[in-house]
Amino acid sequence: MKMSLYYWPMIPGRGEFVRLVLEAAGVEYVDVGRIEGVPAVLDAVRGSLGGRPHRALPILVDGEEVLSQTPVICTYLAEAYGLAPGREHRWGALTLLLTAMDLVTEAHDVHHPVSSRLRYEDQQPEARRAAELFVRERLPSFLAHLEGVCRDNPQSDWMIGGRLSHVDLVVEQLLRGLEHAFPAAMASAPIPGLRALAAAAASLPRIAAYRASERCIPFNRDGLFRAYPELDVPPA
Ligand SMILES: N[C@@H](CCC(=O)N[C@@H](CS)C(=O)NCC(=O)O)C(=O)O
Repeated sequence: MKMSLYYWPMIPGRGEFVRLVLEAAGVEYVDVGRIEGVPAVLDAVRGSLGGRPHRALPILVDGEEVLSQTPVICTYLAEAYGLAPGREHRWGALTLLLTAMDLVTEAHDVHHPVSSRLRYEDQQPEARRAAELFVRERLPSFLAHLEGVCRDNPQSDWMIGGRLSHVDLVVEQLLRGLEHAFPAAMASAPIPGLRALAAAAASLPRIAAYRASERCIPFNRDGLFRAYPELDVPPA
């Protein structure tokens, strides 16, 4: 039976990190929201899948296994399909995934600094303030950390271990999202290692084919990474 991914059908969002691991592994899956629509994903998060409750999307169903939390799902898939770095890197890889997802959340919170319950339009002054701090302090700090991890990997030019892993796919999508939302801020970021890694991951035949397909949802104004020019504050 094919795996099922439950995620919002109109945005790449956090579901995209899962899709990229599925696509890179060459796994056939059902993107339930895109076939059955929003009610199906709402039912999933309200408990229609049974077992332990799950609070938020994405949710992945693989037979009896029902998983949520993006880093958990990505790790599960990577271990099942040979995309995980060696066992000795298990905790290092999870740490990097969680760090990347911290940056995802901070990037999202720039346009929703007060609450995700409010519209962007209802928190614009706060968003501008958040954008300055994000672009000038938080973003450079995260990028310097990730660049250092990549540069100091003694085994390869990937984030961890000697070959491509799910961590690289997550970092590539994260950089893509940041470049979409903060093009001016990202243009001069000193991250040659991350840029080379992202280019290599994006040119993997399965990833390139996926991105060229209708399965891939483009960034838009409703997702995690939104291109609001007024929030793309130039770096200091
Ligand atoms: N830490 C979770 C965050 C999940 C999350 O916030 N998902 C969003 C969609 S991207 C959601 O379903 N939000 C609804 C809510 O928090 O009530 C993860 O990494 O998967």
